[in-house]
Amino acid sequence: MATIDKAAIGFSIAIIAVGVGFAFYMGGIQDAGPAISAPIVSNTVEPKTQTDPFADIASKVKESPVEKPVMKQEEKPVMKQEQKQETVKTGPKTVTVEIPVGTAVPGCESTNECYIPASVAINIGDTVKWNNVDTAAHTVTGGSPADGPSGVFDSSLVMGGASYAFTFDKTGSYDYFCMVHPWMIGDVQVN
Ligand SMILES: [Cu+2]
Repeated sequence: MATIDKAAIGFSIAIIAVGVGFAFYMGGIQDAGPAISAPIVSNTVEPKTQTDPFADIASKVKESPVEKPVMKQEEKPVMKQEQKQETVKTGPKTVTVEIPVGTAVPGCESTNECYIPASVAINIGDTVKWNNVDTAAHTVTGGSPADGPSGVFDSSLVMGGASYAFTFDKTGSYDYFCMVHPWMIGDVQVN
């Protein structure tokens, strides 16, 4: 029975193929009607087993490789580890300023060396220590010769060989001078 069915199907396909081919060849689609209807023989075959002559082509079309979009793999950052930033912890520091020899007489102001260094930059919490290496007494007084003492800090008289220190707790620019020798000026920048 199976053999007969196959033969019948083959026959049907052949007739349909020829019919369709002829119809197309003639250029008349309408002519295809009777050609296709020719294999009525196939009606004797169980409809289940009837094979669509174009199924083969259809399956081939289906099987035709469809280009799949290449999944682009996201590049993962290799350096995922955060670089540990080592912060050198610096506590409050003390900056030293020298009150040099000979500042009791004018002259040091010409080179801005009545306090050495005349200008220092520090951070909040830092301390400035003035060392009087001179033999004369001097002062470290916040303010300026023109405006007078600011009242922020004042060493009063620092004798020769002595020192004075002040810790700055607020940002700002602090001018200072020597009340004994008004040509002596300096400043502290606190960041
Ligand atoms: Cu002085």
